[in-house]
Amino acid sequence: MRMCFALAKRGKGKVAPNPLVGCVVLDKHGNIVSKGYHKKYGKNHAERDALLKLKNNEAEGGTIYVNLEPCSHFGKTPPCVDLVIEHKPKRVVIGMKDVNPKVNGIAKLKEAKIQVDFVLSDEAEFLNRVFIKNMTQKLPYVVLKTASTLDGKIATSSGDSKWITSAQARAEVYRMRKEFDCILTSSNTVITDNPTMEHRFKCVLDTNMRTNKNAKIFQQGNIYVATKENTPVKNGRLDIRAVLSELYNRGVYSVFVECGGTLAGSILKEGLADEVYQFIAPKLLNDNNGLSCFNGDNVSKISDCIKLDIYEYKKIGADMLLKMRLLQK
Ligand code: AOF
Ligand code: ZN
Repeated sequence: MRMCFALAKRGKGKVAPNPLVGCVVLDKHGNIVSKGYHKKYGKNHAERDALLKLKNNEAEGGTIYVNLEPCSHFGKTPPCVDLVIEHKPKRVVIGMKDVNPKVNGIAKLKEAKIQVDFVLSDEAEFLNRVFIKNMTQKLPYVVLKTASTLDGKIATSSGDSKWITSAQARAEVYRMRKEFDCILTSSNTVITDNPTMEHRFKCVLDTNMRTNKNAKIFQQGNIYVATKENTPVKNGRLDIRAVLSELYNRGVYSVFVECGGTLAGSILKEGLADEVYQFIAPKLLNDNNGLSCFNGDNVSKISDCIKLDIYEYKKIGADMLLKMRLLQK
């Protein structure tokens, strides 16, 4: 299964909105006879890629490993489960059930008297967390990025913020952006920092159209400006869920949010963030009047904290990067 995960990852950046899927075929003696993966959106699924490479039917009586339930619908390609059944394996080992309601491959395998087992389901779901969010909520996967001092500050009270993290950490942010379909920011960030945010697609939340059209962010790439004219307003602020839904309908499956504490706080408060990437500089501002990276609400109880799970951490230059998933409340 871990081999399936590694194969699946080769499709990163090329298969969205489809899932990352890898497949490994073993013959009846347990020898690996073929491997495959989903290479590109609209192209063969992993099982088809692997099974079509077999010369004779080496899979007969063997085992097929695939990190997602084989599909049973006619999409851009015919159902994988039919091809799997034709190959007469004894057993199919699956990472996770497909959350696509059109898919019911497991029932078909069982009807064909093929043994079905699950392994490493948590890891399989983690690998396809973007696909799961897209398919089940029809919203893009949202990662909030912030860079703060050790005491969680992103600027002094006078607004000075350059630079909190090292040049290496900032270079890492440039690399990260490429993994997302869209960068989202606020009019506040555009007005105070005038960032370029080079990317193929960007979105600026600008309720009252305060940004200057000459701002650097407007000079390059496609940009969607959400304002009170094109977006529903809730309590005087843009309805962020509505903006994300609009982005999803425009083919944006993942969003990287780079903004100040107000927007980051609202996104967290409304439960719209899936992950936080936090760069932490080994610096202490030691001033409670400094601006905080998350500025959501008045919270009186520690038990009301938003809880996260750190799944990756590394030192970049002088700084730390923590990658975390939001835990369900
Ligand atoms: C698999 N193996 O490698 C993939 C699966 O439009 P299509 O034909 O590409 O179908 C897309 C759906 O098929 C997708 O939403 C997901 O449910 C499944 N993708 N399934 O068994 C694969 N890529
Ligand atoms: Zn398929």
